[in-house]
Amino acid sequence: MEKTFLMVKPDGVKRGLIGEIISRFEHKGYTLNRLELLTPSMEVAQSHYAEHKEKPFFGELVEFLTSGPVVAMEWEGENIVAVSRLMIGKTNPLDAQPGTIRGDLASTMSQNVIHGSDSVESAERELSLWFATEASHV
Ligand code: FUP
Repeated sequence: MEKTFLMVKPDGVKRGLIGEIISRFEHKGYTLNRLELLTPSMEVAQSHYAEHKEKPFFGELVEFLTSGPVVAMEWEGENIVAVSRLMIGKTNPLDAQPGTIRGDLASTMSQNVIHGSDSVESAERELSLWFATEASHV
């Protein structure tokens, strides 16, 4: 079964949106396999967003991700990578449709409450980055 990496970002945790976000995926019928509340290290944050390392917003992005606890999760279900991206909504608030997580809960591009892997390959990379050891398997 397909797996993806979903993360409630520091703004989502601070705003008390963990339950709301987890509920949406539970209600959709997906299975939560692993969950950890942690404040990411600079190394993990930089590696997570490595594709953006040349972008002007990279420094702020990493600073934001390491600013407080996040909820790192592995979820499983049919076509979950593509469907969870639809549920999350677009990065730009001007494009994030009402009914999506970002459309309903976020109003800025930089603090948009959730991350979700954008492909099966990204999901595999991100799951091994955030859940590095076999010992963390539930
Ligand atoms: P997404 O996959 O929707 O999270 O979006 P991206 O991978 O394109 O961007 C990752 C994060 O970089 C976004 F969540 C917010 C941040 N970002 C900016 O701050 N400014 C930009 O112009 C683009 C992205």
